[in-house]
Amino acid sequence: MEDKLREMLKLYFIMGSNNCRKDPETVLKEAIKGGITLFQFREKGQGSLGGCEKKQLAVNLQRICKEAGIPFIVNDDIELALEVDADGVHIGQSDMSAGEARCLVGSKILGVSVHTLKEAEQAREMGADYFGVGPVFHTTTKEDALPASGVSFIRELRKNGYSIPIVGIGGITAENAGDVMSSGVDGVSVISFISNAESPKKAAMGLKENIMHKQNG
Ligand code: TZP
Ligand code: MG
Repeated sequence: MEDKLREMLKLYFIMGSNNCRKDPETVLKEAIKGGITLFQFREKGQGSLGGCEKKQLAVNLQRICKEAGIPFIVNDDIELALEVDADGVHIGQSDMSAGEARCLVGSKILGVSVHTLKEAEQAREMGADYFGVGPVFHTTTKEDALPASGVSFIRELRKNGYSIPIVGIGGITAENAGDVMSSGVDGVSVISFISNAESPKKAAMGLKENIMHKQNG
């Protein structure tokens, strides 16, 4: 399971309707063609959808993922994740605790954002399957993002014996993805570099090339 998860995390595309310059379904289809390995539905922030519209978009995007064999993760909204029977959920430190989330989602994939060793320890103990770490670089996509930490916290986690799957997030592009990979992550998470690209397919391909290059060399 863990090896499979590490593979899934290689190129983890995250998106909501307000991150896209084109129709979200088109963006996701293009990103899949470009080689993403996992998708997270993150309908959040200014201009995001709620209620029925949010659920309908989740269902539509999930169908696209299913057809392509890409696992579908829901950000924050565990109720929605259970309702649509998503493959997993991702929570941050201001959402419910990892323990509560694990209890609700059973064996689904559980990702947790961590920023300190203490948060990492708690998340691991409470059954997180992977960590999201960032922002690695400056980002304007997340309204309440903490200051960029570079790859230092990723290195610190590995130095402290954390072998759990980790993805880096925040300001990641095709150009810097290789450096993030070299810091010890299993993969990178990206919103705007793909969602806001003129060609999401080409953007994903560019990222994938650099990720695989680092991994093999
Ligand atoms: N968490 C930390 S940074 C971030 C999230 C959700 C936003 C990443 O977006 P982008 O556009 O890839 O910088
Ligand atoms: Mg959250």
